[in-house]
Amino acid sequence: MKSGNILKWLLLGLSGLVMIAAAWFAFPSEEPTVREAAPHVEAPHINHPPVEPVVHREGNTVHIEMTAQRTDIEISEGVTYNAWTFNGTAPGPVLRVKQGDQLEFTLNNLDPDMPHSMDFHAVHAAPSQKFVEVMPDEQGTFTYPADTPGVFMYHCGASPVLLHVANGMYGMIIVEPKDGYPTDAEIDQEYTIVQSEWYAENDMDAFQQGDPEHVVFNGDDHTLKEHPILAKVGDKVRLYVVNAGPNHVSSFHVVGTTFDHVYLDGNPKNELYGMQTVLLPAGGGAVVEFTVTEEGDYPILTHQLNDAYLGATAILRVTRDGLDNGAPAMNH
Ligand SMILES: [Cu+2]
Repeated sequence: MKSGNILKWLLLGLSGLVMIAAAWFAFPSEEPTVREAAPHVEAPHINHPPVEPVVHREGNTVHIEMTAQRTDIEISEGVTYNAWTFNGTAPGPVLRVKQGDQLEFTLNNLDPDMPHSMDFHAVHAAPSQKFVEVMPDEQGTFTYPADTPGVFMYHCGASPVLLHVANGMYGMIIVEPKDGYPTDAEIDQEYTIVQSEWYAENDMDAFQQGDPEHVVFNGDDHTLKEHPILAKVGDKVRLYVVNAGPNHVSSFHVVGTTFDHVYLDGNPKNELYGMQTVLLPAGGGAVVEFTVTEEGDYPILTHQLNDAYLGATAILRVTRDGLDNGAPAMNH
């Protein structure tokens, strides 16, 4: 036999062995075991306690440091929602700056699972540069001017934004007009109200259906009924209002008065008079001012009455001395 033939037979033999070995590994002789399902790993329940935002001013630069965090909050009597929040409340803290300020904003993302971001409706900035996602356990700092006076929504803009807003990541920022409002001197009391919807917890289908379980003022459906906001007879009351949605409009109304002045989106130039109801789009706001002439309870609500029924009602209590008389609040 020639040496070339020997080599050929050797190679054939070797390749045969390789095929047998491959078959052995592909079809092991032992009985095949049924693959066990991967154990179901529950995402750890995260409940970071609320923390105050850090806000300090240097000239016309305002440094604002906030957190993105998950916190249990009560949205209705006995109903707890593991919310995605700014600083552990929903709505997040009310921020207040002045027209012309430069914001230097830092977001500390305490959420170990999820990127979050900050979209201030009050500023001019390229979203792809300044409203970008901050990764879990990381921090991001962004600067932008707040040149437009008014009352604005802020919210997480991480994708999908519906998920982040419906889970609780929104709040109000007031940009005080450089020269104030023409009516500043008349105001006796002022309060802030953020309307929003709560759906089945963390349920994207429910968020998309837009059929909420609760519609609330300042995060829950009962606090502003059990602890009414207060004024005294003859007071002029100013409300800063934002509708955070995410899906419904608000037909903002106060029973028993008319709005002397309305500044749409809180801009002193957007002045309306004698309004009964102010339409607030999702992601919009207004400053409304009105006078209370008699003692009693004045319901504040969205005149989308199905939403008022689901919780979006507050009570303004008007007394002689402006103090709470402790009476049970009017039902509405
Ligand atoms: Cu977020």
